[in-house]
Amino acid sequence: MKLERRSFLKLSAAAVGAVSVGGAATLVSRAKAAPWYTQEVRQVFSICENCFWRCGIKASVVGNRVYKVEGYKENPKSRGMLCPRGQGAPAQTYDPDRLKKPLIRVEGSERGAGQYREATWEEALDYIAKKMLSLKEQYGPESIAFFGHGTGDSWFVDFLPAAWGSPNAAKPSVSLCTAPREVAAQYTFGRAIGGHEPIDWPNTRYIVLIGHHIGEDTHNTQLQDWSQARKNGAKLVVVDPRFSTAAAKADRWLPIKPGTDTALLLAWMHVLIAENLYDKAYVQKYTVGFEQLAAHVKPYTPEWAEKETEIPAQVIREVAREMARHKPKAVLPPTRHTVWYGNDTQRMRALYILNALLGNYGREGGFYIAMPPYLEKYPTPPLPLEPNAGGCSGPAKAESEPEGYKPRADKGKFLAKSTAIQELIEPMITGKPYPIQGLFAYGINLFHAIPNVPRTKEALSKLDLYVAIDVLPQEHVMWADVILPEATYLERYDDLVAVAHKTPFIELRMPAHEPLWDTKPGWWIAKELGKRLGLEQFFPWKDIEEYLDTRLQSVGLDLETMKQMGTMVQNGKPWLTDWEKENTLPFGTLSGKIELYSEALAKAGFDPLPVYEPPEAAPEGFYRLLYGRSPVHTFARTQNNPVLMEMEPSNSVWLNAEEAQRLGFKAGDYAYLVNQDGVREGPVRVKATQRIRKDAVYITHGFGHKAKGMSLANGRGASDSYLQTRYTLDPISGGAGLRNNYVKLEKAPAPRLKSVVQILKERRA
Ligand SMILES: Nc1nc2c(c(=O)[nH]1)N[C@H]1C(S)=C(S)[C@@H](COP(=O)(O)OP(=O)(O)OC[C@H]3O[C@@H](n4cnc5c(=O)[nH]c(N)nc54)[C@H](O)[C@@H]3O)O[C@H]1N2
Ligand SMILES: Nc1nc2c(c(=O)[nH]1)N[C@H]1C(S)=C(S)[C@@H](COP(=O)(O)OP(=O)(O)OC[C@H]3O[C@@H](n4cnc5c(=O)[nH]c(N)nc54)[C@H](O)[C@@H]3O)O[C@H]1N2
Ligand code: SF4
Ligand SMILES: [Mo]
Repeated sequence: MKLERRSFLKLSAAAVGAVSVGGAATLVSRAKAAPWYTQEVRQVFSICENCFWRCGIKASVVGNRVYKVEGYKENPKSRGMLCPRGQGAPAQTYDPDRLKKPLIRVEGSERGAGQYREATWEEALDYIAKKMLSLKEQYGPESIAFFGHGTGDSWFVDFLPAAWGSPNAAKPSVSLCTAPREVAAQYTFGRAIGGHEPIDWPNTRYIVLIGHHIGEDTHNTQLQDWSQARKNGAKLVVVDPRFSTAAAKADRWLPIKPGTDTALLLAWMHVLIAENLYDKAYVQKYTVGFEQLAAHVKPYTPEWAEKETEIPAQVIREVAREMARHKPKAVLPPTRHTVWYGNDTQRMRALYILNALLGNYGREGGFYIAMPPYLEKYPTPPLPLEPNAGGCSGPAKAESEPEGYKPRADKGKFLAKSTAIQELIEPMITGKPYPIQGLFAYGINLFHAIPNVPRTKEALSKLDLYVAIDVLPQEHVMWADVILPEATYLERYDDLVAVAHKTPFIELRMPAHEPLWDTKPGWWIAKELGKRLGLEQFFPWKDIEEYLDTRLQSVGLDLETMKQMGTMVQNGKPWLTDWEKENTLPFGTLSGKIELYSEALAKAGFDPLPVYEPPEAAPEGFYRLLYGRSPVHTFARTQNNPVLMEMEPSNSVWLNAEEAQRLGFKAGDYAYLVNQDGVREGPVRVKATQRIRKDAVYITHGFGHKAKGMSLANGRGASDSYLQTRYTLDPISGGAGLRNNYVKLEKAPAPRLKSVVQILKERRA
């Protein structure tokens, strides 16, 4: 049957209007009847939200449906290509399991029991505002915490808490991700690494990846650049206890004993200095503390490091010499997820100091220095507090908190400017240093991103108000008092995204079509809530289009023009090639130079030079639990996405083949993972392989959902997060080291679950 365009639109409108599970399926079958590309196709610029690389996309839209997303070459993050997660991302918008209406927990029902009634937006927002104002009255504005992640966190974690007056705003992308690398960068170079790792891939000749599993970590243009560097002939060394995808492409794989990387880095420094192989001129001119460093690393010979790392001394020496031969075009890029063992800021300091000895910071083939684009804020009255959740953490501020406001409750002693999210859970339970009685969770997965889930559940059960703003009925969402369903990234505007990059740029997200069901964009929710909280003066804009238009005028643009461009690339120096000639040092440290020895760290009571601490040993019979990324999934957010789940419906546990044989596991067998505290996850399939050391097992993050409303994700695989009942706090950055958890394997029956393909078939029928 061939369908005319008019009747197709009518049908899809009807399907969308009905709040039925069949809505999306109906759309799919109509699409089959009339190929979308025979209709009038609109092209809309937007930004992918499946991870925070934030690739610029072009969506092909017919009526209320996006049929295709592509990268476009003018956007420096996508350069015309997307990763599989970005290609599959639109399926989220048409997921029949989506949150569709505001929900209020049935009075008298327990948190976590999942009993809800539908509400209007008016009622839901009034309910929240009333409760917030009464908590403010009783305990002060700081008694409400704001957690969030994603592009829309600008409204809920940066802006709203600062206007409301709570310093307890936090993102998981800091103390559960980048905090150690950012604090270490600040205390070494006086500059952040930032959201886009500034590696000069096209010119580098020698790459050493410490952990960093590029290829499984599929950050689009980073992966493109890294592959191109290999094609250009750059040598590659991968240090990883696991034969990762990157290791499979490498010239050398160094299967390091987990947690001993600092020993390896110190030994490499030892060789560079002992054999006079470091960049002397660079070190003399641009660094301070070389004498102290030389004395510090003297005892750390490759023979010493061999005992710690289990990498042969000879190999350690050879790699140091190879690095030196390629300097300054030899580079050790920082990983992004740096919260490993608790002494992570010092590991990252060691990595940066080694880079400095190679003379590569601010040089071709090493680190370039990224410039942020110019863009003004929308003018508002001054906010009572400065936003402190931070996408990337800078150094702690010297000034004290503004008068009348309490300091943040994360013990306040870490050197990261941004709040350590996991340290705000305890105050919800103990009321110390002061009570936190309310919580907003915007686009953050409380049970899959923050370690020690039992503690988080206890904290949630104690709160007076818990609001979740999300798109899916994730497990933690179904604990909230009020659930606000956000429109997905394809259905909304967000604030402009401004990216520091080789070529600084600004990109626009605009809606491809109206929000489906009774969902609303984050900016609208924040503004409406602000109105009810007496914060109107901080939301002086009429609507989001006026807001964006005003900001764009500061760079000589307007919204209509930007809608036709998607991305505005600004002039900027690719890296400060001129800084040496002009004699303008780019380092933001107190000394104005790269600080090999850190006076500032010493003053704060920490080791001024990186000190190696051997990792804690696993209990008898347990393996160290390592984890990483699946190339086709993002965290725990994509396991209900039909396109991505068809590709990878579950994780498996990597176990050394000899260990598998010893334990009697055959190919295809299943196991439960049981951690040191008796928490059991799985069953998961055992992947017996030579590609991992004998002392560790490995799973990809994001599986093991326990959310009944997520029909594809629920019950598949094992959750690393549930197995991480403990973490080791990095006292310098506030990062939560996650790799001091251990599991043993128990035989398990194969799970009795319908296959993803079967569920999708039934859905379509
Ligand atoms: N165990 C363990 N913990 C980790 C990590 C790990 O590897 N293992 N990784 C750490 C790292 S590096 C990071 S950066 C963090 C990531 O932490 P999170 O970003 O919290 O991780 P996700 O699991 O993706 O959770 C995202 C949540 O946002 C919702 N969501 C998706 N799209 C939207 C949207 O458009 N609007 C709204 N309102 N909600 C949306 C999803 O349904 C989900 O509930 O986790 C950290 N925690
Ligand atoms: N497809 C996909 N890509 C992503 C994401 C995603 O969810 N999906 N998330 C993005 C985000 S926010 C982040 S933070 C990054 C994270 O990605 P990366 O920054 O690359 O994270 P790492 O933790 O360094 O990488 C994990 C690797 O470390 C190895 N490893 C474990 N223990 C040790 C050890 O003691 N020493 C050494 N040398 N190696 C060890 C593991 O075997 C694994 O190969 O990925 C980003 N890219
Ligand atoms: S790297 Fe992939 S998932 Fe991340 S923004 Fe780009 S296309 Fe989307
Ligand atoms: Mo991350």
